[in-house]
Amino acid sequence: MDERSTAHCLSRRPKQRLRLRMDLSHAIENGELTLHYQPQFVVHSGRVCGVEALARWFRANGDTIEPGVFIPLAEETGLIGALGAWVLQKACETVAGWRTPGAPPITLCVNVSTHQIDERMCAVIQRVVEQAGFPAEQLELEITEGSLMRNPEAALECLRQWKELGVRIAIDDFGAGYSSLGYLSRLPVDRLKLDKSLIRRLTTERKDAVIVRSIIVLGKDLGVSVIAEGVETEQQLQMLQELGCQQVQGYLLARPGPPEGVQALLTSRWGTRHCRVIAERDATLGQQGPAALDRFGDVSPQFRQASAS
Ligand code: G
Ligand code: MN
Repeated sequence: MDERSTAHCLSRRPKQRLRLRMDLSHAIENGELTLHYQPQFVVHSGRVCGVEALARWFRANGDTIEPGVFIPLAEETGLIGALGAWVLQKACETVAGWRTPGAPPITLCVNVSTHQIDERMCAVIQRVVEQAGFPAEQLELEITEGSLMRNPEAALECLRQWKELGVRIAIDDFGAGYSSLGYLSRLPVDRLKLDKSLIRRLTTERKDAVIVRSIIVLGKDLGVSVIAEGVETEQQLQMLQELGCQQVQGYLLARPGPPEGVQALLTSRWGTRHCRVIAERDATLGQQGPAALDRFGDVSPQFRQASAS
């Protein structure tokens, strides 16, 4: 890239951001923000046990902006409070409206920004669950490890208040940050979400497999459930089952999509073909945690090759 085009890019980027910032403030009222839902599955049965609501910004000009871009913008501009409340409200209303006779209740997971971890959020949660008629115990608020560690004492106090409303708390992207395990024992946490980066290396890096196994054991011993995120291959799913991980989420099983598709999935007995295949294998596999790591022994290079192909 020559100097001129570099300069051109640099000068355009802030302008584009400014434009996006301005447009974002109207995105909600213009109906450009939408929620997609990604199902979560019980490994041994293939049943859908929950959905994660994921915000998408479909602009009138046809562009789609990912949350990785517009959530930070909303945080910078102070719009995150309004945006976060809208997401929570929309998700609770939508999922409360799903009619799935006979299907067991599912958990609705909503991502919460670090900027929403304050005392005002309590009133928002309370109002939303009341207005939407959504059972608080089926609502799970996801907070990343990193956002908790910004101000651990304040976060702890907020989370305790939220828990009093009856909602569940999950730590998102667990294993990717720098959170202290000692702190974990004090947090009122219901679920750990194993970070995608650990899952990506699960079948190729022994150390990552060891960490994943340890987190699964940690969750079991603490009485906190563990879900693996970003499951993209059959090998990862199988290994997770062998390590005793009970819940999974990822492109292998289902991509995030509009609410109609997910609702249809809830009424079908089996979530997906993949889960059915796994479920029909020996259901006692979950007991064999240590054996799953044996494959990394002397045959590690071959295994790496095999799982890469
Ligand atoms: O930060 P959080 O863990 O909430 O991230 C959710 C994001 O991950 C969403 O944008 C979703 O689309 C994406 N996602 C969901 N499943 C997968 C997957 O299997 N692989 C990858 N790479 N991304 C995924
Ligand atoms: Mn999440």
